[in-house]
Amino acid sequence: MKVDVLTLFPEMFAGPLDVSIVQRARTAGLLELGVHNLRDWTHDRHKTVDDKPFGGGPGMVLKPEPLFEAVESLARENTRVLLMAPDGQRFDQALARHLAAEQHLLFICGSYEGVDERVREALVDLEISIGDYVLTNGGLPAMVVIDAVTRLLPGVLGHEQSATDESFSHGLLEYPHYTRPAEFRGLTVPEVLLSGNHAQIAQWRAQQARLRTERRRPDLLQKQSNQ
Ligand code: JCQ
Repeated sequence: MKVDVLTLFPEMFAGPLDVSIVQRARTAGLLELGVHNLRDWTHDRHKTVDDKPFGGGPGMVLKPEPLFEAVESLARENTRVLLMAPDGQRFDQALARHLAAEQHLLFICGSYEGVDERVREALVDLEISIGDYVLTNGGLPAMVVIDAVTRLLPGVLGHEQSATDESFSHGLLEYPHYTRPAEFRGLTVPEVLLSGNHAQIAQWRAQQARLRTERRRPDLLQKQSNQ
């Protein structure tokens, strides 16, 4: 998969995407990541990317010209153009799976008060929100989406994946995990996990996942879109 990012703060992207599984996916050639500074598509001496809102009001708005030129230079036939925005479609595991099936994602990271509405209308295929809060810019949301999508790309995870992702595919929270020692500072591990009875272990885990979901995230039990 090819992923391009348009941002005013390309420095933000050094770090989170240079480690762990995302870095491994990049090294293996499963993910090709390009981070681009939106200012590279300005033509004036001050590299102006924003301006005052028509009609007045606080804050600044990202101008259409650099965004149009940038998207036109980076997008191909099969590109999905995504805008990270608090008023977008809520990102979840189901959307991550849809995006993982694409060939080329182009992330626009907005900031300030937002982007000129004509960018949304004419350039953007999907506006994505990672949650109901406002951030200073779309860089962190874009990295969240890139991380969630990358681990779903074929070949990125081994067996770890099927297990971990399956639990969310079933729309439930994970069951509790334990490792050695069996007793730590007087704290013990549930007996059943030490029993070697795999049918009973599977039953206990299913029950724990169900209980945990009912108690912590009852909304997940209504929601079918995650499955
Ligand atoms: C994404 N949840 C919060 C902030 C305006 C495009 O316009 C704007 C974009 C941002 C950055 O994204 C977020 C966000 N999901 O704050 C303001």
